[in-house]
Amino acid sequence: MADLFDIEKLEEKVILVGVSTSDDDDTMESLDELTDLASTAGAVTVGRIIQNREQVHPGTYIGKGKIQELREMVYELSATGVICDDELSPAQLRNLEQELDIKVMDRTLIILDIFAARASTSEGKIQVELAQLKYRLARLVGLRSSLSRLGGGIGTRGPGEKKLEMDRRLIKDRIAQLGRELADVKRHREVVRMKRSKNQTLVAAIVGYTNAGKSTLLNHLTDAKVLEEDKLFATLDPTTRMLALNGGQEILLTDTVGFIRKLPHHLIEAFRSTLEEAKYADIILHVVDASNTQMEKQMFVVYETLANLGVTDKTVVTLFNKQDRVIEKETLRDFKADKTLCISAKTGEGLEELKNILEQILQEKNILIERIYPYADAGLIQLIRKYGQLLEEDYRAEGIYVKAYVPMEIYGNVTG
Ligand SMILES: Nc1nc2c(ncn2[C@@H]2O[C@H](COP(=O)(O)OP(=O)(O)OP(=O)(O)O)[C@@H](O)[C@H]2O)c(=O)[nH]1
Ligand SMILES: [Mg+2]
Repeated sequence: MADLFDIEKLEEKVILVGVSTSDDDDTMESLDELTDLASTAGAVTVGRIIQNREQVHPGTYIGKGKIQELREMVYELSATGVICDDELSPAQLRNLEQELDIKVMDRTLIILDIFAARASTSEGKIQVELAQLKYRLARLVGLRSSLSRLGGGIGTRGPGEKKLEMDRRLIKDRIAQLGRELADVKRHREVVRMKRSKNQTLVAAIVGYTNAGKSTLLNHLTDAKVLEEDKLFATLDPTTRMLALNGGQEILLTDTVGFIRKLPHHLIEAFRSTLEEAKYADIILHVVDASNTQMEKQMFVVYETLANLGVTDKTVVTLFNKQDRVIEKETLRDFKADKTLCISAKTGEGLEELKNILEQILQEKNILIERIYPYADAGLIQLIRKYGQLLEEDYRAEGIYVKAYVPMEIYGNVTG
């Protein structure tokens, strides 16, 4: 985006705005999270305001009285912007900016900002830029008066008015171009996936709420050196590593982008191919931050997002992580999981057990064979050794006796 717009650095002081539609919803927690998101994006939260309404105001997000209250708060706290906790419609954004005469942002924009700062591979960058442009394009329609601020994220001023007129067409062209580039990347990814499945190696996708400890787990298990940080969305690009299990079998582990409540749909759309890593996995390792008071809600969001992505019917192992930080140990349950385990990705607690569980799952997915191969077929035993688990091997007069677990996919090959 930097080449399309003039960007000026500002020190941002923001007020967070939320709408609570019922007494028992999670507006407070959602605003806590928005504070973290804002700080990750580089803004300081100086205040928050919650309106209780039956529903979000269709024209201005919050009602007239609250707008007045917010206006005073902006003045008193010398705020430079407000962030609404839901994605605003173009009209809501425009109206609220006019009413407040200050930069108005929403949760989606902040998440997009963070993603933009984090993306490192070309695929990640393309995906983020695509999501940003679509978000902005939708908000350019028919706008004039507040154009000077529109679409600016944390620490930036929006593009100038003259530029925007030109940009509308440029943005459309750019979206089309990025779409084509992304299609190329996707094709490449498909090829890699095909190669992988030809190799018969099973894949486990590490999924979970952002900051749950997914990258830390991958690093501890495989020495992958993925960036782990106490920040939201540290990982945007999937990393895959081989993990050798105790019985000699191997499994591929893929670290994935974290989930969050109200994940912007532009991002889900743009990041679909990345998020779909989980769809092509054989096993889901669901990492949960058991030290977080929002654990239950976060697990719910993860399952909801997985369902939206069409990831169902997988073997799920839920890992209640950060046990080293859990003081009151309670019984942790996840009825959606096939297995659960308490671990600490940091100290390594439970990780040997995890490897055993993975081995067990692989065995369940494999078929037990027991037979004698002629010496001329020794090559087949190599195949078994590589992709299955050789339990017994005995060189006898009539041939080689073999007892082994083999994956379904090569069962045909090695039994002829
Ligand atoms: N105390 C403790 N901290 C942990 C543990 N596992 C991870 N962390 C910390 O939690 C923070 C987030 O860890 P990451 O591995 O980056 O989390 P992630 O799930 O990959 O997060 P995103 O990539 O942002 O979605 C880091 O500061 C880690 O050091 C654990 O078992 N115990
Ligand atoms: Mg990560």
